[in-house]
Amino acid sequence: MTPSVSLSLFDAPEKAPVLFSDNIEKNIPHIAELGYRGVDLFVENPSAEVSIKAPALLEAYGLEVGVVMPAALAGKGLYFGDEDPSVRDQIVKESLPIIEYAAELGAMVSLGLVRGSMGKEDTPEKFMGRFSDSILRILPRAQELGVDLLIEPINRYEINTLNGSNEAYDFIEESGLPLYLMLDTFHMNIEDVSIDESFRYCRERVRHVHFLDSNRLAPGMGHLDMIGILKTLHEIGYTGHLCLEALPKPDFETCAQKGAEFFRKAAAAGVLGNKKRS
Ligand code: LER
Ligand code: MN
Repeated sequence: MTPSVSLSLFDAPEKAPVLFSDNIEKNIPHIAELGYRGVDLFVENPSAEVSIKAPALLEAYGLEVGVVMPAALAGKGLYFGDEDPSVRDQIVKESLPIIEYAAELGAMVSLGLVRGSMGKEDTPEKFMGRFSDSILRILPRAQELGVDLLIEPINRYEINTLNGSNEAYDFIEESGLPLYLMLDTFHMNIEDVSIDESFRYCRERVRHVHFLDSNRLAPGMGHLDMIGILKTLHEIGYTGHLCLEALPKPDFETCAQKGAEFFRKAAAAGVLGNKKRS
């Protein structure tokens, strides 16, 4: 498994779970120096100068990109399941360059906050129908470029669709859509009956993990059994990234260092398992 960390190419909102924001010339070398081997990239505009510069710099420092995070689209009020067809048209249009950017980086794309929430008059069937229709419009390009699209179940305080891991897995199976899962232990701790059982239930579809402690800080800073979770991930044959999509508390450097220290100890104890098979 590959220790990774969140990096925003733009100045991320204060409350975003992003440890490294902006200033890629300083941040990318520092992330590598701390021992991380990958990043999840928060991207606002794939044709911005910073987005054009980032891939070469990441490669120079040996950092893989796990997932391109399009949360900035949600920040602009764009959602795949929105009731307004013009909003759905707009997000479909704006997500295509993000998928193309992910393809250039060999990365996947997450479908988290960009799903949106059900309105007062909505039913889950109506909402998921609109969401699925939008996804069907971006899937051909994603499949053509070999970019996996990942549903991220997100806790009820942020969104009201697909909160639990098993619910998201069942949605994918029942819809027949070729989608995968990104599971985030912070959300799982709020929504799931058992983090370990959810990983086992969803094992066939898990492509990426956001690896956080109970308080959305580095493993070891909260009260989850993060070593136990690593053992479960190993048991189900997971070989992907473990991304520290953490809050910068008490400050980004302390949290990033504590995460790096956890991963060093886990590697030394032999519980990080194998790297992704290529
Ligand atoms: C994104 O990966 C996530 O976990 C959301 O909670 C962002 O707020
Ligand atoms: Mn997450």
